[in-house]
Amino acid sequence: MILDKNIIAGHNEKELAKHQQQFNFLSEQTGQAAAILEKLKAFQVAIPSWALGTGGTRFGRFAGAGEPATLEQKIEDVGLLHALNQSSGAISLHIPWDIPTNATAIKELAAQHGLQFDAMNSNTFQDQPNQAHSYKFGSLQHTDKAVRKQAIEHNIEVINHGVNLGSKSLTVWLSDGSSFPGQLNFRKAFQRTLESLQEIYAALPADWKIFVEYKAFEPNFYSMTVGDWGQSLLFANKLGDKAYTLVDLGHHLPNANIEQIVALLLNEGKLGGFHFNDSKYGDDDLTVGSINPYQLFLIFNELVEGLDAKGLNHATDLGWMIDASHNIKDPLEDLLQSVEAIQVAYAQSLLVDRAALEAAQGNNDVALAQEILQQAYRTDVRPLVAEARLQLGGALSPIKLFREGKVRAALIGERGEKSVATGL
Ligand SMILES: [Mn+2]
Repeated sequence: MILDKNIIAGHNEKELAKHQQQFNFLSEQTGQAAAILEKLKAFQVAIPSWALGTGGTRFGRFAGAGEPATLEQKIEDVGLLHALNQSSGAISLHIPWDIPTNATAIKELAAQHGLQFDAMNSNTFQDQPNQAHSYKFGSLQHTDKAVRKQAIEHNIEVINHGVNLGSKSLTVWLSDGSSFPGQLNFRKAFQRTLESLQEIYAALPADWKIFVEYKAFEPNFYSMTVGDWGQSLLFANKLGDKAYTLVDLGHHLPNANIEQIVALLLNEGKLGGFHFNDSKYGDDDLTVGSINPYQLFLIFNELVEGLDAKGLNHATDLGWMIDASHNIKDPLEDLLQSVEAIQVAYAQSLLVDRAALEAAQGNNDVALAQEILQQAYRTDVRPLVAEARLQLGGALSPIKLFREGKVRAALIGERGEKSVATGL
């Protein structure tokens, strides 16, 4: 399904007067709307293919209706999001869930929807049918060389699929680790993982990046071989210039100061990208900004400050991606909310008075520093985000249009009630 431009135009016409009033007020209030708008318009967030179906928990999965059952339908869904918000112009694929059997045709289809291919994701945390060796005791860290070889070859196959699609990066997340004391020699597991990653790194094209994603716990509960940003950074530094750390917001122990982690990785030139989501306990994969939008703002505050200090491009020098997949919302509505939450936090961080903050920090004026941050955070920047969408041809109120336009009903009509997405 392709959303007719006239439907979006009709929706915007109805919403325009109210929007204009709110936008004019905000423009006057902030005095820097034009510059922020240009940055918002350039900023795209990649959508993971596995977020398009209803997720589950280890207790069960309550499938939605009209979910995308094929790679073509997943691209179509991201195309719908992008038509609505003009900020979801890339899709991130997961192999083997999304193997493109005809890369040329898939690339063409994506181009029709204005989409590019973001990072490719490998999977050595599950056994696939007909696979020779099991990943029950790990993949790149495994004690058996044959298992490691299988996992390395899989990652190289993922790179090759990505090359055919025009992707430029590989994200490696490992479930490797141990669940009981004594199970694993930490030093040797690290060394085996490094050697495996080095073989994958050697297969990377010159203009590619590899992202080493870390996670504090789960599925292993005693140790994770890439368990935190320190371990990821060790791997990235030993691998070389094309290797970076990837921060997934849900992959930390409770109360971790993620904004500080981000600031330091960025300063080291080793922050590769993000997996956005939100959580209350751990890897909850909830809608971005749904639990702790202030933390999201503080992270963006460090990102903007650090990117500017390094002279980096906000839109293109880091990988921006959502990694969420939960079980009770319509996935497309959830993703529209997530992208908007990211844009809101980004716009708020652009509003921070950097010179005043630096002066307050220099004077150790703690109260004023907090006032400056919260002045930006408490500004309702939603009219700015909506204006960016409007200028790009998107919808002023994407979820409202998604509902009024009965998009899910149309997808169910095309795909059926029982269509289930491949993936987790
Ligand atoms: Mn992730």
